[in-house]
Amino acid sequence: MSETIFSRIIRGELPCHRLYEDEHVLAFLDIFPLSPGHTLVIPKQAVATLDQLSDDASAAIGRVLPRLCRAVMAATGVSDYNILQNNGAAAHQAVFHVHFHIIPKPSAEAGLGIGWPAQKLGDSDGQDMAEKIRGQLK
Ligand code: DGP
Repeated sequence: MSETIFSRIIRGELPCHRLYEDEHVLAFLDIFPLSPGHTLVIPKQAVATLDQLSDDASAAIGRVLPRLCRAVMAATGVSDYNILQNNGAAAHQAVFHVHFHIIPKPSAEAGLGIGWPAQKLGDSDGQDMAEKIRGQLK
């Protein structure tokens, strides 16, 4: 259980621009938007990172996320957007309650900018890593 500012928003103790609410999920406008319509979608379950989220809360987010994307697209008139979900301080997480950002990308300059230091995956590195991850899924 991690109590953050988002728990207080869920309980209605702090104001927000509410967009959607059901038993498991709340969506509201980000207070520091990267572009107009920047939305946060959060589970009501108070856990810090996605790997800790229950199956029920995950399913509830998955059910409504595309619908929220469509609403943000229609309301902003922007068809390109990013879904961002940060886990851990080194991965730019500032609020330690799971949240998905929906960030409209109205132009090259506005919205989310991404550093993407990609490197080609070597065959044996790929084999080793895939084996390790598959082993953890068993
Ligand atoms: P992240 O870096 O992924 O943890 O993003 C946290 C986001 O939460 C950031 O974009 C700003 C937003 N945020 C922080 N505090 C509040 C708040 O009190 N209200 C709202 N609406 N958004 C908040």
